[in-house]
Amino acid sequence: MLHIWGAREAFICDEHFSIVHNGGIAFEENVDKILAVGEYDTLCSQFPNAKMQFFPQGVLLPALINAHIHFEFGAHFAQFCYGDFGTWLDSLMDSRDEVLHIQNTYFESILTQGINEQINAGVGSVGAVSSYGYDMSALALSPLRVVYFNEAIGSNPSAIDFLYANMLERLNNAKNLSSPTFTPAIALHSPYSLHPIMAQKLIDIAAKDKLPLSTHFLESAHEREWLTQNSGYFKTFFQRFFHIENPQSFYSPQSFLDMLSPLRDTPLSLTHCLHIKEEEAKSIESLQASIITCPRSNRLLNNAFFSRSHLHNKQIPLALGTDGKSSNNNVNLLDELRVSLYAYPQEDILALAKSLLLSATLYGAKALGLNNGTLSEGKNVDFAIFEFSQPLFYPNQSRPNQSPLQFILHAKTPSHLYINAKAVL
Ligand code: MCF
Ligand code: FE
Repeated sequence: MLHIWGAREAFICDEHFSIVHNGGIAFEENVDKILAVGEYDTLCSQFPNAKMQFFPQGVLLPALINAHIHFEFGAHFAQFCYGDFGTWLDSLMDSRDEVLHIQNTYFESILTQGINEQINAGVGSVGAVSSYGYDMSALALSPLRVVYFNEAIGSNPSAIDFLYANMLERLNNAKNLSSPTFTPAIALHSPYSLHPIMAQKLIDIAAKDKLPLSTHFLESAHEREWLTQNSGYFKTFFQRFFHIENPQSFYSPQSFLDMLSPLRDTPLSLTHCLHIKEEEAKSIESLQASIITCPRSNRLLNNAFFSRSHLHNKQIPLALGTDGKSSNNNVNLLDELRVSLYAYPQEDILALAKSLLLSATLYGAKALGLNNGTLSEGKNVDFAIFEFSQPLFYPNQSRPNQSPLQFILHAKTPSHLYINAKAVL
């Protein structure tokens, strides 16, 4: 059965943020490939036998992409301390068990809540960072399109063999679950927490198997101080928690980025990057990597928002994520968009709104290596319809079309969501 779905405004989410007034898309039910995109009326005459639906006060856009989320930390409420990364990490080390090791059925319900929070915000795809693999089967069975980043962590040489074996086991389990909506991938936790021997082996696997790879990078001032001067919070962190007398950083910011160079042709993303400088931005650009920003997490843990000037006028794609509930009050990407809008008061608000919506669609797809995030022929059938009580824009008035801005302000939950050519809402 052919379908045509249309709305008063279709946000195509291409590089130019094209909007088709009375636009639509055509696709075959359960065939995960958009057949055509254009004006709704034209599509209807092109495919006269299709089932047609039009939303006169709606917006049609690609299903949103939450490029960085930790579902496993979904039970966190208020145990961790905010305001400084070191204080947060200390509190996480202290209270991690009470957040993670909860009764099985409660943990399952936490995962379901996290998944539903995505769907109810119009999110179709996620970059899910998993520290333990506890969320693997729930995500594989969910309607979401998931890039599943098995996270590697561990700096103590004597524990590396065990941690690496555990990582490979999780990665293999994820590979066995591979499907059009579940892509196995690798996360290197961060330069301060991962031994280079393990990092190098995993980079080789990602390059060979063409797996997406993601890493937290230069999130805090403490991390920059540690990587550049071997001092500060992380020095005492390794002394306190690992009893290393004179700990040394494994990398400089540059040597960590250099290690990623075999990944130029695979989807590569660096999350946070609050403390990168111009030279790191240049290297990230030449790696053809994406940056993922998680604004509310950054405010809570590091008192800062990402500097958009590092994007070199969009030469580096910027994707958007909520991070986990370990550093956020919820994992709603629409709320993340709203906060982002207020985080950059020096930018033109309409241009910013368009750019943020591209971060939540087109650039999220780039960061995760997905074939969606934009409405165009051949892309996956992942789209959302949001309906509003009034139109967001009247084209006959001589005002600029601010519907992208109005959308961010007012969008609550989609009335329809398709993922993988299947109705989810
Ligand atoms: O992105 C935030 C802050 N930066 C680092 N890690 C995490 C974040 N949210 C959750 N985490 C997890 C991480 O995956 O916390 C643990 C890891 O399991 C930190 S252990 C140093
Ligand atoms: Fe994170």
